[in-house]
Amino acid sequence: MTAMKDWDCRSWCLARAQALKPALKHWSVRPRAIVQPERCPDAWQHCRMRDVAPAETLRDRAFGKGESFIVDLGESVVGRIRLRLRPLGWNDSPCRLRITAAEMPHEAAANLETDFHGCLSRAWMQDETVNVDVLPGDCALPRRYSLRYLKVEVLCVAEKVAFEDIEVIAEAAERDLPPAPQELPEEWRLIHQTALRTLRNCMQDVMEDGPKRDRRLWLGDLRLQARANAVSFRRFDLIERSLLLLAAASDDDGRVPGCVFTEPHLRHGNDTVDYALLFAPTLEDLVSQTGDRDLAQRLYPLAARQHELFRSQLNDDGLVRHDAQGWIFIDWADFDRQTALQGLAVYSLRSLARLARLCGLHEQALRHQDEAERLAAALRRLRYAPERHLVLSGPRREVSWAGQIWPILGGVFTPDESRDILLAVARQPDAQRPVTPYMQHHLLEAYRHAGLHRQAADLLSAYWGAMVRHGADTFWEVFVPGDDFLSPYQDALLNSACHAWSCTPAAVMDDLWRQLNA
Ligand code: RAM
Repeated sequence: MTAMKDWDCRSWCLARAQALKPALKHWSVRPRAIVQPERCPDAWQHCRMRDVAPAETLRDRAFGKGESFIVDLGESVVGRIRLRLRPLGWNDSPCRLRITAAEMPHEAAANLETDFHGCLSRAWMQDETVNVDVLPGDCALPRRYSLRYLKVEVLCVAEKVAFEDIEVIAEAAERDLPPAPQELPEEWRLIHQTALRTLRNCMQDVMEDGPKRDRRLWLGDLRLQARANAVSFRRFDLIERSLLLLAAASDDDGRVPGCVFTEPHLRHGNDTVDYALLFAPTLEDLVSQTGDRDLAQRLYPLAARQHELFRSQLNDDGLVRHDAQGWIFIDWADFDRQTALQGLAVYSLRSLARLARLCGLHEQALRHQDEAERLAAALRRLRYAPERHLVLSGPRREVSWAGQIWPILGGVFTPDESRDILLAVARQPDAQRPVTPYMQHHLLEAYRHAGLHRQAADLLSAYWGAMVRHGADTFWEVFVPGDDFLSPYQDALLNSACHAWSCTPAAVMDDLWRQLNA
């Protein structure tokens, strides 16, 4: 029999995660208005919704073959759809409908049969063809959708049909959004609530990344969700359950997956080098919020194991190798990842050292601390150009924003140096900029670390604020102002418009506002 490894607490994690399964809350949401998409160049994705009539007028309208309508729920929710149909005139056949749940106006307006050209499955699109056999009758779709808009097309019907009632039974672990802090200005309050609605809609059986896509638990997203949760819903049970599921799905080497599938049973998903290193900081955040030392002690060895596995990615100088193996996510863009990953590894080691100290493991804490300093020193010595105030990544000495941001967050530079670096990279037009709210969050944190509070506030308004101005009531997976159809999946229809990793303004705004006004 092989000895049990010290990091292996998978069955304990799974049992505890199962015990923490949340009871979901349900509530009814009815449409606000009948709307019509309008194609216009100044709207985001060239499409906006215009009100046509109040939703109550729908039940008096007759729809025949080929006719359709779209309703706006007034709020983005996650839930199940029910329709009540009434026949008008002679009725001797089933009624066939195409129903499309959409997060964005552009999605509701699209013809999914002809317009879709994404590289992920077309089945992510939330459209169904259903037959209602008996009229009058109800049609309750069995699946869960993430939606703001609902499009109904009558494909076939004997004569005409009316829609008596439309209801979405919304579901999530929480229902009501905690209010925005009173002192925040109006624009920031809107951003705050949009962030919390994003988080709320992702709070399902586990912390999902996006309730439309991938409907999955990802470690990188979880870490940011946990931060916004700590200052709002405070559902630490759901954070703990999610972290435990990731731990329980580690492979036989102790590698924590980047994501897990939880149905029909727990499975290890993609391996993501950077996310695995974020296991320690996510655990540290949780334990510092709940004071649960027992959890820290149980999971510390697994957090440390991620660094044992990571060491093979370093060269003799202690620098991430150019040919580092595996999927290093960092952001959805093409740039050299060496220094971003190096900075992230230092960030993680510092967190691991604090965790070890918390667990009373002082010798280990010192070792992690030493390793952090060694990696930080290697980065400074071999990749920092002090005269240019820039960190240069990879064999071609590339400059990217992520390559500056992660070393700053790793504490490789003093706040003054960090300030110079962030101002210098802004003068580099060719440096790859952040593409996702995930990376923008890290930029926001880097500004704060460098004491650039004004820049952080401007970013909040220019980035998350811009999504609100474009009509968002949940924040998006991908957003680059001016690049409306950008998608990592070759079609913006596949982008998720309610995405966990974009909910972090709620975690920082209160503090940031105080710092600005100090
Ligand atoms: C996509 C999703 C997810 C993210 C991974 C890396 O599949 O956007 O949220 O964490 O990429």
